[in-house]
Amino acid sequence: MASSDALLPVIFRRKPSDSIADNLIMESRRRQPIKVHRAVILLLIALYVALIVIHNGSASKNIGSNGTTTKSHAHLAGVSEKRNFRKTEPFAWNNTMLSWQRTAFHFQPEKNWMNDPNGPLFYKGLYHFFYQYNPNGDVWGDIAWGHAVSMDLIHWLHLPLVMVPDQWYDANGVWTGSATLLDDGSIVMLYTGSTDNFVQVQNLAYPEDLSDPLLLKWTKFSGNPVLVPPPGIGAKDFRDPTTAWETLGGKWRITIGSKVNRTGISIVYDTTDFKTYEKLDNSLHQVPDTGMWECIDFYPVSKTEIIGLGTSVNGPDVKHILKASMDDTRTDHYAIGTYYDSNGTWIPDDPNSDVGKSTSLRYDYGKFYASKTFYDQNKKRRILWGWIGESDSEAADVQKGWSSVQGIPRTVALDMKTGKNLVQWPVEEVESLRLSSKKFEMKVKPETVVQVNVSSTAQLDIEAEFEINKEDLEKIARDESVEAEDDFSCETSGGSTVSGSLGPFGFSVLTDENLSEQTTVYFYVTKGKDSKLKTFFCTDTLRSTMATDVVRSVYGSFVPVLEGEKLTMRILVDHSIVEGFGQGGRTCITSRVYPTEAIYGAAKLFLFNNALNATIMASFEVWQMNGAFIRPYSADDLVLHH
Ligand code: DQQ
Repeated sequence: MASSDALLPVIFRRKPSDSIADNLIMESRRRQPIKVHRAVILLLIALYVALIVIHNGSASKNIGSNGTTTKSHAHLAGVSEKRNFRKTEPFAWNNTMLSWQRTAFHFQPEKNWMNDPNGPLFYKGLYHFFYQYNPNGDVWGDIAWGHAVSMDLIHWLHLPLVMVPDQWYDANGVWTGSATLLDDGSIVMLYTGSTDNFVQVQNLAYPEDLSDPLLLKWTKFSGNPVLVPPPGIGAKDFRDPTTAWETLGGKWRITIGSKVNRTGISIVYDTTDFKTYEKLDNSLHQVPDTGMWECIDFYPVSKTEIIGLGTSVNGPDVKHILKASMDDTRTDHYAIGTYYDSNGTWIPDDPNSDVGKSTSLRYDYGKFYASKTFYDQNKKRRILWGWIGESDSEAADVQKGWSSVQGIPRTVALDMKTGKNLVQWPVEEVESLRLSSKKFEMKVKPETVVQVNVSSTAQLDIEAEFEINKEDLEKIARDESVEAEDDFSCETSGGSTVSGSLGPFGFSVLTDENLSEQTTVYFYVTKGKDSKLKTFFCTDTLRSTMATDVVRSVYGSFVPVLEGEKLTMRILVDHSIVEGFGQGGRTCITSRVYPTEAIYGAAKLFLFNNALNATIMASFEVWQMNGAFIRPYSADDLVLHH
């Protein structure tokens, strides 16, 4: 655990005007210190542009092997799925590398494709988790509902599929839906069906036997569909019903995602029996130029206590969160606002950061989509599930035989201190997987990287506090020659090898000894024109793998740091997933990474400080994490049956 000059990365001074393309070029110099030929620069720029197009998912098109453009199954069905289709030379993945990518404590089916979380609920002592699943393949298609149960949200037993596409009204897929627990103890599930004609309709299903804690058998209502696209709404733009909440008038209310031209909207219906519905005149909310809203979630949060609230709670101490998954960008945006029961509308506190705007808040600035919360009446908390897709190629998914994981379930609550954002934190049960731990106190000088001496690094939980040396901080604040960085953003920064006065500093996980593969999770503090400091929490996956057929990005955003607070982060590493929680979960970043060399015993952990002018004091604890038991349910598990 000694500072090692041999490990020092080459650091680039950040010029505020640097474009990403410039930074990528600089990055190429770092890796290959020989003279860079102009053609290589052009190639890198072209590659970068291609990556942006692919990453933004600007078109769900599949470039066929003959170079022609074909449409994916999902696109034909009017829904989007994995988008990093492209014609790149596939990397020669071998089984050793691919087996390492499977996670140890994140929820995954045994094989095949998985996407959105569906209908999570707590019932008779068990957490139920349903999910979009392809029983027949490793890519999106033939969507049915997978099902698993758990007593603690960490260890899971896989159960048989609960719903498959076997009716005309869901022949092209049993798509996303939500559960509602009724006051009499019964459960209703509303889900979207893609009909035999690809029309998106809403269907009702319910458990056959409420005395079965496993809820093994589900019945689809004989009168399905219960809702079809209303006039003015496209047949393929009407999906993902929410959990219902009760109105003051004693009805149940739901909202469903849609779009009208480029305006994302949430259509609202009232019902008393979940079979017949009355459409409200107003939408709950709508935002121009945000495109299709998928997987809307709508729930109350307490302004006064860090507890979860049942979905029907309202009152003066309550704010309401509206979340929508932006189909265009595959990102989950939320805003805090006020809900009006009388007409079923919601108004954001800050119209400038309305749902889906580029300035709006996101649950997670990395790979995290189609999320859904539920109220856990067992522990009085609200829990957030999010689908973590792959950033590798579809060919690699097929080769490894599975695709996607679910993020560690997070408790979600209003940030009492700022009142302006949510805080998300891994459910406390994940701590039961913590094995041995080591504590470290380190003073890290500028431009230094230090290996952290822990035995293995593929399954970690890290909690860390950082302090920038006060004198350095004051000096930078006073120093007029330090350029203002008002334009800083993680995404366009060039990543963690591009240095400023006060950052970046943090951890490099899944890193080989030569730092040729590394995923960094870090803070970057900027000084603005007004001399005020602003902190960003970022993850850089640009160097996470030598493989060429993987989407690599710099993710992240501003993170609020209040007077007197130290900078804190938590990182969960579980093979191909890295989840970062900045400042107690005010800003979160999930990434999927696919190292080729930094795997098994060759994966190391480093602490780095690439700041040019600031010494960092880091105090942190690193836990080795056990694997969770995630396996098929068997008769031996009948003990659950009581
Ligand atoms: N996934 C489902 C849709 C939803 C989309 C289909 C979001 O219901 O809109 O698998 O990922």
